[in-house]
Amino acid sequence: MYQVVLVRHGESVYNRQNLFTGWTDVDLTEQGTHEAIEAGRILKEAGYTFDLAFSSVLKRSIRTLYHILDELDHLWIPVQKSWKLNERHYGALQGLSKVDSAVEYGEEQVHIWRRSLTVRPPMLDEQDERSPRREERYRHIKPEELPLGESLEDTVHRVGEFWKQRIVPLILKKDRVIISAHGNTLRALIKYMENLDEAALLDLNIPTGIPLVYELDDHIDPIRRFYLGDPSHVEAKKQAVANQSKVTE
Ligand code: DG2
Repeated sequence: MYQVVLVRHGESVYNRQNLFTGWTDVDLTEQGTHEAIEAGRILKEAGYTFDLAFSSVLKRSIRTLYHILDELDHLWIPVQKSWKLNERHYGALQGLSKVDSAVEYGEEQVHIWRRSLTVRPPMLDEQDERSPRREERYRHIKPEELPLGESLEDTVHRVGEFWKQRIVPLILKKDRVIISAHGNTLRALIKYMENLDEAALLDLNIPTGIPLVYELDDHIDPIRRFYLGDPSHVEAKKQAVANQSKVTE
């Protein structure tokens, strides 16, 4: 049997403020840092060790991984950072409040933007200062490859390809891998691995800072997935993510 551990970064500054984040490079809050340390502690207590780690190129994912590896005394293992693991690009919604958007456009529309498979957010203009095509860190990527807004399906393509080409061969070599990424990158990966339908995806919310373990068969197809940690705490954190765009909250 093979295994991989996935973790969404700890709470970010934008998560705390209920803002659409996407590729905005915001840091962890103090609570987010504690969540990341706690994730490392839980992994250590459960006896997990890793040979190799992946993160996006966004600091909330990088710092979360750092804290986890630090807790495990594994800061020495190789870490591969890739923009292919960046959060789903939330287009022109980035920086807007989820609650204010729900007041303006309706909760249903915001739920569709957040959770549908195929609907894209309003796209960013290429000249917009938030455009990744203007950012130094992506200068080696062909501009047309860099998104200005993505549906979850778009994210499934880029993450699924990265998973298949860059991560699966390592897992097959018996490397023990941990991936620190984002709410929608992980939803995209779960969709890819489990071939979930859209209905199942609507209710799939990933809590911050809780390790999700996948057991995989010889074809790297999932046998089962489970969160490490107290189930009622995990449920409460999933619910908090779901409620981020509720006007009544
Ligand atoms: C959140 C996810 O991404 O938001 O982009 O706003 O995981 O990087 O904090 P993350 C964002 P929702 O899709 O849950 O609204």
